[in-house]
Amino acid sequence: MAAGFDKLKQLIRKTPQVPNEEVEQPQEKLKLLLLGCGQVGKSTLYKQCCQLFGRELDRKTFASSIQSNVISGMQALLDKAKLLNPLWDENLLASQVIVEKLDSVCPLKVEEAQHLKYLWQDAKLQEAWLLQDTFQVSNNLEHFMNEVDDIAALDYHPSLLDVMHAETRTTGIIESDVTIQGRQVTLVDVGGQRNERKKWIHCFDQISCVVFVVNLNGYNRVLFEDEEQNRLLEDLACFEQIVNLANFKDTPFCLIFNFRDLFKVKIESSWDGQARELSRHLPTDLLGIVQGYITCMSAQLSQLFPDYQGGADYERGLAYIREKFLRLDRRVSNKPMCFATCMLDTPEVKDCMNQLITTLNKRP
Ligand SMILES: Nc1nc2c(ncn2[C@@H]2O[C@H](COP(=O)(O)OP(=O)(O)OP(=O)(O)O)[C@@H](O)[C@H]2O)c(=O)[nH]1
Ligand SMILES: [Mg+2]
Repeated sequence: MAAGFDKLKQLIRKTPQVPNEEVEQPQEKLKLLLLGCGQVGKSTLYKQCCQLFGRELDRKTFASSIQSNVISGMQALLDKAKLLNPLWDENLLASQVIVEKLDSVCPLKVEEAQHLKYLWQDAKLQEAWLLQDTFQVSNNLEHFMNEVDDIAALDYHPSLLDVMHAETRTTGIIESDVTIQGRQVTLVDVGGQRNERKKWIHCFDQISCVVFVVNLNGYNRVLFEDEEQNRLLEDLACFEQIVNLANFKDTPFCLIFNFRDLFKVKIESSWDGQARELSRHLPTDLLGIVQGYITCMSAQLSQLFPDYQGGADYERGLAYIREKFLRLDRRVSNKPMCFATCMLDTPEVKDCMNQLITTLNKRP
């Protein structure tokens, strides 16, 4: 018995040691924290990732928030249109009364959608829509009004694009597990409005990467919760605070410059880009000229940053803003990865997240 035991001990000692690097280490789960101010696109990124890398979204559950977005969007637009132009004909007035009484938490009826459509097609509301940057209305309204008949139908089944356009303000902290590039990833989404940011500290532990989302389109818009504050300036101030926190001294950052679609259209139609075109129409339609003037002037990036000299150029505008953010990061190493995205664009988000995880996978 004892001899047999000795033999066994010898055998164990002789078993060749597998070199460390050949042993497959189970890869640690990554935890990505999505941060940024309100309405920058964090939850849209979260939804895209769940759809792409996790469990398919149950699209039907978004129908009520889409209907609510349509109603509240149209009510905000109506208020603006009335301020601009108090003269209304009888038909318009009748639709206005009906739409103003709609409750955004109730399902939208087919006949109510007809009144919404009638108003939306009117020149006065379209004039107000041109000035969308000057009041609180969501960009998704145009997309939803183009399919309002479907949205009001009883059998409405939102498309993936509708789901990505849907807006619900996040409160609290939401988590989901997905698999990207074979790596398990926990995504953490938070609310971005000022009163929500107090809760962020509860998710600062064990973060593999902070994904900080910026709304490029906010450079000429004010915050929902504070109409005295410019959105992009708020993004900059918030980023400066977060990136320099001791908690994130060694944490990789990813800066996502989102809304590149609207930013491109806006900067290219800014005063720098449109001055000549506008002056050609000067004597004919005065109201259009004045509104066009306001829109184009406010779309100039140099109105916010007087030292900006890139004019109506998308790439130069983006580079200028990116540089402004990067300069706020006072850490010596770990410079943020940067992406410009349209979060509604599913393949683009897929590519961006794959690149991010590939980079994080290479880290020791
Ligand atoms: N056109 C356009 N719309 C976008 C883009 N990203 C997000 N949106 C829309 O912007 C709105 C706000 O997006 P959310 O993802 O809800 O913003 P959030 O950062 O989660 O906002 P909070 O929850 O309030 O912090 C939604 O209607 C989105 O569809 C984009 O790149 N382009
Ligand atoms: Mg959100």
